[in-house]
Order: sequence, then structure tokens, then C-alpha cells
Amino acid sequence: MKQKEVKPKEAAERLTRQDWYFVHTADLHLAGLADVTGCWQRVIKLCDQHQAQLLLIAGDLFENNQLVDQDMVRLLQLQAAGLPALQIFVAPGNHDPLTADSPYRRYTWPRQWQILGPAWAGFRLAEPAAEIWGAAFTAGSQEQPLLQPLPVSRQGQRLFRIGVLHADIPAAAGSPYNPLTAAEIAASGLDYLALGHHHNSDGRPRLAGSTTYAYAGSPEGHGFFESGAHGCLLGRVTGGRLVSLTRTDCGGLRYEALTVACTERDGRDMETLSRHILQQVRQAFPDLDLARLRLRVVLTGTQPLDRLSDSAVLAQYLAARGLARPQLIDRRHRPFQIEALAQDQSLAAYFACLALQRAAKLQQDGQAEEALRYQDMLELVWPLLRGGTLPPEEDDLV
Ligand SMILES: [Mn+2]
Repeated sequence: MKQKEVKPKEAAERLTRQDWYFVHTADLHLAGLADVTGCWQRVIKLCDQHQAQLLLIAGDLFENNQLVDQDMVRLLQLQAAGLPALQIFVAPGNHDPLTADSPYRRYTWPRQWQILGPAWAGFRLAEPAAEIWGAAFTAGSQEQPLLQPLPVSRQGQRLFRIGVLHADIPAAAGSPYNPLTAAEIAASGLDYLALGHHHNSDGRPRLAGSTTYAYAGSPEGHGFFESGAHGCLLGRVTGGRLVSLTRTDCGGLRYEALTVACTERDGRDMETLSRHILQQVRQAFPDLDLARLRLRVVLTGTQPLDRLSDSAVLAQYLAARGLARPQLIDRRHRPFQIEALAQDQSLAAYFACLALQRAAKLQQDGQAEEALRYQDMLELVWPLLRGGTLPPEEDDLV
């Protein structure tokens, strides 16, 4: 039989076909339809933009199995169905374990979706040339490790072997969340292990033996306890090898905190103050679309005596400049003036007066250094004296 000649163009096409992408995410904690039309839609859009063939979800797709209803599941499925070439693998985690009444068992999942079962098992794909391995949490905790070493790879075609798992590494002793060690990963035989559980991961890939592993982190922060950059991991596989793994921004909300020091002049009116704050915000986050930013702004320094601080008004000025819904914590203090403090009946003012009187006395006695120390001390303790506290931290979702 005559052998078919391979033309350079066909060879190039064959090479590019060997090149494929996967998106790795985890810890979406979807709790309602709003998340499906928001966060989920952005993850799907990212898969579309990079023509990813696989979407790996390493657990905690849902915040709580009881919050999930059929409308939510159908919408999630419909949005994914818009990308028929995308294959989705889910390894349920501690928030969405594979229980009898979980959405994974209560509702029908189309063939596009593969929900991994309680026992470590693998799926051989025709296209791309890959095997997907993984297992599900079946309860809110998983004390026995789920990862098992893979059977020796079949001869012939170079398969890219992926594991998808909700797991805890580095695990604290006695971790109830599927504790894993680097040694176990190294012995797994996997090429890539897609992990979920730690929401604030930097997304950096690590190596154990010849296995690359990474936590994707949550695709977008869920609150100020998940501040900073988040995203999905985009992996590129060429000829059965992982050639790049990049954290890619999905474009959702981003939580950040910023301390803005203010002088009396900065605070002389709301317009000036809001402009001053925005300048600092732009400097701190030069490339970020302000509409995406959920910012906790802590104001420090001195506020003018004749301007009452009004966070609600300031928030509206900031919104008019594009910074929506900032959380404002005003820790500015009035300029310290003994005359004004003497009028104030509070205990804080009484102590401040004592410190200032002491500072004035030291100044008179030619002990300028010591006098300054008293003033600095007052600056430090004034917010505490005044009784200000930071808002309580929200619960960690992990
Ligand atoms: Mn989680």
C-alpha cells in the first residue's frame, strides 16, 4: 500500500492539534442563581476564550448542598452546554460532598459532566489524549487519603494523566480534609494534580517527583478574607507534557484593603477628600477596573476640626468617582488642642489632655524630645481611647 505523504502544512496542523488547554478551578462556593450568572459564567467564558477542552473543578463547586435547587443546576448546565467541546470533571469537596441528597445525585447531569465517585478511578479520553483521575468527598470530612498510585501507563501513546482532588497539603497533623503529602503525590504517577481547598492560593505550580500540582484558589474572592488577586489556572499541554500553567483573571470582584493617610488639608471638604482617596487607590491598583474593586478604606491622620466626618456622604462622593460600595473606616483624629479637648467630657479627652499638658510642661523645661514622645504616644493610643474597633472578620469559607 502506498504510504501517504505528509505535507509540511498537515504536519504543522497535527502539531497544533497536539496542543490543548485545560482550565483548573475550585472553591467557587456557588450559593445561588446570582453566582451562576456571575462567577460561573465568567469561568465558562474563560474556557471559551482559550478554547479549553477540559474544565477541572477540584471541589466545593457549591457552598452547601442544601442551597442548591434544580433551577440553579439547570442554569449551570445550560451555560456549560454552550461549549459542546468542553468536558467537565468535578471532584466534590467538603462543602458539596457526594451524599445521597447532594445535587450530584438529586439531579440529572448531562454527558458533558463527569462527577467523580467515592473511589479513586480514572477516565480515558479519546480527545485530548488524556486520562482524568479523581475521587469525591462523601461527607463533610475525609480522614482517609483518597489519592491512590496509578497503574503503570499503557504502552504506546503518550497520555497526559490528570488528577482532580479536594485535599489538604501541606496538611496539619490530623487534618480531616483528605490530608496529602508531597511524597504521596510524587508516587502517584500523575502528570498534573489539580487541587482544591485553599482559597487564597497564589496559584503557583509545585513539583513532587515528576508530578506538577497546584491549588487554583477560588476564582474570585468571596470577601475581605479572600483579598488580593484570584483566578483560574490555565494549563497548556503539548505532546503529552505540561508546558505552561498560568493563573488567569476571570474578571469578577476583587477585595482589597487600603490605608490612606490624610492631612487636615486633604479633608477640608468631601470633594478634596474623595479625590485624595481615589489618587491613592489608582496608585495602589493601577491596572484594575474600579467597578470590580470592593475596597476597605482605612483613613488615618488628622481631620479638620470644623468638618464632621460623615462616612455615608464620603461613600457617595467616592461612588461618583467610580469606586462603588467602599467600606470606610475613619480612624482620623481631630488635631490635638487642649482647649477643645478640655470642652470634651469623655474619658478619652481627659487622658489626652493629661498627655498634652505633660508634653507642654516637658517642652517648657527644654525637653523637646521627651515632649514629642508624649505626642507620638497619644497619636498611637488615641484611636483605642476613642473606642474604635475594626469590623469583625467574616468566617473563613475553607
Ligand atoms: Mn472551599
